[in-house]
Amino acid sequence: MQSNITLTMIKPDAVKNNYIGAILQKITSAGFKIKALKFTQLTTDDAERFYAIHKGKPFFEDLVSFMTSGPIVAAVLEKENAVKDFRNLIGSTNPEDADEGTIRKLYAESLSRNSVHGSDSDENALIESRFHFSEREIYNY
Ligand code: 3AN
Repeated sequence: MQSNITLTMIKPDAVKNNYIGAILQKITSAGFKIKALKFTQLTTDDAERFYAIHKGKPFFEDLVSFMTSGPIVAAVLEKENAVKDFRNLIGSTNPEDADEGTIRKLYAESLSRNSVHGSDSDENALIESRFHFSEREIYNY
C-alpha cells in the first residue's frame, strides 16, 4: 500500500473566494509535490459516489448539493506521511476548531463549506485519486 500520496479537493467555496492560488502555495510550501491537478465540476452522481460513506447522514444532501454548486480543483499530492501531514495542514473539519495557520482556519467559510478535502487513509487516498484521475494523468517525476 502506497503511504506517500493523498487526494485533495479545493472546494467550491474556496474556488469562488479566489483562494486556489493561496491554497496551492500553502500546499507546495509545506513540502507536498503535485502529481496530478485538475479544474473540474462534480455531477450529482460523482458527488454521491465520492461521499458514499456519508450516505444517510443528516448533512449528506447538503454536502452533495454544495460540492456540485461550482467548480473544484482536484489534486494528487506526494509527501512522506502524506495523509497525516496533509490533515494537519488543513486542520479540523470545523474551521472554528482548526489550529491557527491551517488552511481551513485561514480560508474555510464554515463546517459544511470548509474549503478543502483531504483523504482520511492511505487506502482512500488511492481510491479517491483513481476516482478523479486516470493512470496517465498521475505523474512520477
Ligand atoms: P473531513 O473532510 O474533515 O475528513 P468528513 O469526511 O467527516 O470530514 O466529512 C466530509 C465533509 O462533510 C466535510 N469536509 C464537511 O464538508 C461535511 N461535514 C462533515 N460533518 C458535517 C456536519 N456535522 N455538518 C455539516 N457538514 C459536515
